Amino acid sequence: MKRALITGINGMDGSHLADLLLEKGYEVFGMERRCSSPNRTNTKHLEGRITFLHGDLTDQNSLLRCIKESNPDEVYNLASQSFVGESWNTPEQTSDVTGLGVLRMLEAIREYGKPIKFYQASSSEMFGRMVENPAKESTPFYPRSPYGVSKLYGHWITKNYRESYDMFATSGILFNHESERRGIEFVTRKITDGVSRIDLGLQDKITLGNLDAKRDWGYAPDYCEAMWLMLQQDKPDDYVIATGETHSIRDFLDIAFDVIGVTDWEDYVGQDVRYMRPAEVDVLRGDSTKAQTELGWKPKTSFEDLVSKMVSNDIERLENEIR
Ligand code: NAP
Ligand code: F7E
Repeated sequence: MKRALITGINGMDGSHLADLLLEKGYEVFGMERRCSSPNRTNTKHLEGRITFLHGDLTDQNSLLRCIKESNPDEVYNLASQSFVGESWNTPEQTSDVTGLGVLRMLEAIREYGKPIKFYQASSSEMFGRMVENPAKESTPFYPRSPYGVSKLYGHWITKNYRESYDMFATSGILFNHESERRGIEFVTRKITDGVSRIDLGLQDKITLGNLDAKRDWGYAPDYCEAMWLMLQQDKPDDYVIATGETHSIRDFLDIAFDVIGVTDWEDYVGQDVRYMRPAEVDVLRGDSTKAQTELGWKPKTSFEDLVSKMVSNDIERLENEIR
């Protein structure tokens, strides 16, 4: 039985990846950091099925201990300060966790000595200004936030450890992906939660920032399959994972409101500079030809299905809460 250690287990991707690896017969260890009250909304269903370990990407010894306790064949480094907007408020902490945290995990693996396959959660935010559209593996990077710059460090240090120490270390350059388990502050979930509250009469308006930004949005469980496939190859390499389509926040609003039968949503949506960014990534679109050809991966869930799934799930959740 293969053993896997997932950092960021309570996050969106961590929980979906654990579901996938359990299905595949893995023994799963999930690293979480201590917090004053339990934060297992996404992982309640995994209690008793996986082993939770305490560790923090800013604490080198805790990482080595997690590696020793899990003795993994594969490590998926999904933990990070992942909210782009927050990275301007806490740039140093973001760089420490999202950037240097990768180095610490690679060092822990190296110190442990066993050949462990390593997956790093790189991001389309590294393309930022998009020198080439759609972006592929060879496209030059141009990050536009402390988060994007930190991810770029994580990306290059992973490549450097692969080349320096012959480690099986890969980076998945994943474009935006969402699901019912997405954190509430990200724009997609903020919209689907807001639309659901409006439908149930719990809220009047959703207040957003830039409605013209465009993203290449996929479905998180499809993207977790790509992470796993990358570690099943004979040789480590980096892959862009994307749908190849791009949609604006307005397009997202169109579909989300359509689910509750509203065609003209302008009266329900406000804007506030609070949600605008000091430097915006205007558009993202990825070319996943390499992953499709070499990994046999392709996205399964359409943009329309993703949005409807998220709205329906939020309506059901809120109905249960108010019942
Ligand atoms: P997420 O839901 O925000 O999960 C991130 C996890 O990291 C959380 O469980 C968080 O724990 C944990 N974490 C934060 N700081 C930590 C620290 N110092 N030590 C240990 N754990 C820490 O993110 P996600 O959307 O699942 O994304 C997974 C990874 O992929 C992230 O690295 C993200 O940057 C990257 N990524 C995401 C996307 C996307 O569109 N979702 C695209 C490209 C790359 P708490 O719950 O305690 O805060
Ligand atoms: O913003 C605009 C905002 O915060 C998307 C992370 O998973 O994907 C994610 O980063 C867009 C931006 O995600 C609001 O300005 C408008 O243009 O949902 P987001 P993100 O910044 O794309 C990448 C690939 C990652 O790696 C990250 O970890 O939406 N926007 N109004 C808003 N965004 C938010 N959050 N809130 C608003 O009210």
